[in-house]
Amino acid sequence: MDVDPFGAAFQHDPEPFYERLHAAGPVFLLDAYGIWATARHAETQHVIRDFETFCSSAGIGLANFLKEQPWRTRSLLLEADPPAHTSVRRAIARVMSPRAIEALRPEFERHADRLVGEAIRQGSFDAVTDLAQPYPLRVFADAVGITADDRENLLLYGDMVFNALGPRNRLFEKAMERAPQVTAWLTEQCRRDALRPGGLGAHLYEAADRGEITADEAALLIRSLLSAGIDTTVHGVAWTLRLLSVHPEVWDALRADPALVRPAFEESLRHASPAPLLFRTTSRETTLAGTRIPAGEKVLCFLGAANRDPRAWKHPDDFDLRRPAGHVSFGTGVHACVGAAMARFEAEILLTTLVRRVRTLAPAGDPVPRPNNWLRTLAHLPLRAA
Ligand code: OVM
Repeated sequence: MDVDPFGAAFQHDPEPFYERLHAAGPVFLLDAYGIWATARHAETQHVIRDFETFCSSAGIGLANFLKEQPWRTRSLLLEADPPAHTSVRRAIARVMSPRAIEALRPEFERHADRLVGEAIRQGSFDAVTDLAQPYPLRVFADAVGITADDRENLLLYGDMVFNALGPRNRLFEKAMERAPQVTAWLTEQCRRDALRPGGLGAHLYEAADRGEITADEAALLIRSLLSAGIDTTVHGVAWTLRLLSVHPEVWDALRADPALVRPAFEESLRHASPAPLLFRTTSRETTLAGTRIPAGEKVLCFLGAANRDPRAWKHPDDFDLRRPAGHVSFGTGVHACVGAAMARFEAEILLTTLVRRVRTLAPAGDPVPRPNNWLRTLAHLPLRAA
C-alpha cells in the first residue's frame, strides 16, 4: 500500500484515503515505512485491546524504541506496558475521578461564560484562537495547578510532542527549534513547589507522599497531563464547532435540547478524530487476520479510518447524533485515554454555554488547517454567531 499517512495530502485531508485503506484488507503493509497497518474497525479494536501482543513501550509513534532512542524520557503512561504501567495509571485515574472533575464545574463555567461572551460581542470570531485554545489553556492548566502565565509554552510543547510522533521531517524540526527553552519551562511547571495546592498536580505529589508512586513519577505524570491535555481538546472542540457550523439542523437540535451536546461531541470525535493515528509494536510473533507479523514490528492503527469503516457504521460519512458508542478516538482497553472524562467535561461546558447564548452559528470563511505529523489541527476557524 502506498498511502503516506505523514504526507501533506493525507495530513491535510485524510478522508479521501479511507476507502483505499479499507479496501486494502484487514491488515496491510505500508511499503514506504516498512510498517504494518489496520484501518478497519474490528482489527483496529483488536490490536489496541491486546496490549500484551501489541505493546506501547516501544513507542506509540513511528519511532521504534527497540531500535532508536526516544527524544525525551519515556512517558510512564503512553509509552509503558503493564505491569509497570498499572500503578501510575491507577494513581492518575484516581486524581481525575468523576468527583474531582465535577468539582471543577464552577470555574470551568465561569471561564466558558467569559470567553463565549467575548466571542459573541465580536459577532465574527476565530473559534480556534478565541475559544478552543484559550479555554483549555485556562481551565485545564488551572485545574492541573499551573501558576505561570506564559501558557503559550504549552502549545509550543504540544507541537513538539505530537510532531515527534511522526517522521523526522520539516514539521518535526520546526517544532523542535525552541525545544531547550520550552522543555525547561515545562519541567519547571511540573515541580511540586511550582504547583498550586489543591490541583491535580498537587494531588499527584500527595499520592507520592502516600507511597503509591514516587515523586519523580508524579512529575512525569504531570508532564503527561500537560502533553496530552491541551491540543487534543483544542482540536476536538474546534472540529465539533466546524461540524456544527455546517450542520445548522444539528445546531437547532442542540438549542432545543442542550443534552445533545454530549452526543454531538462524541459524533464529532468519530467523524473528525483529532488524533487519527496510533502505533503499537508487536512484543512477539503473532497472526493478525491470517497475516503473520514477526516480533518487534510497528503496527499503525488508522483510528480515523476505523471510525469511518462501513463494516462498523451505517452511512459512516453522515454526521448523526444517534450513533451507538464504539468510536476509537480515545483508544480502548488499559491505555484508553485517561483524560477522556475531562475532555468531555470541558467540551460539554464550553459548547453548552455557546448553545444557550447563540441562535445561529455559521462559517465566516474557510477553516485554515495547521500541518502536524499527528493531529488533525486547525490554525483558524472563522465563525459568525447571531
Ligand atoms: C504523555 C502523552 C503525550 C502525548 C499524548 C498522550 C494521547 C500522552 O506524555 O503521556 O496521549
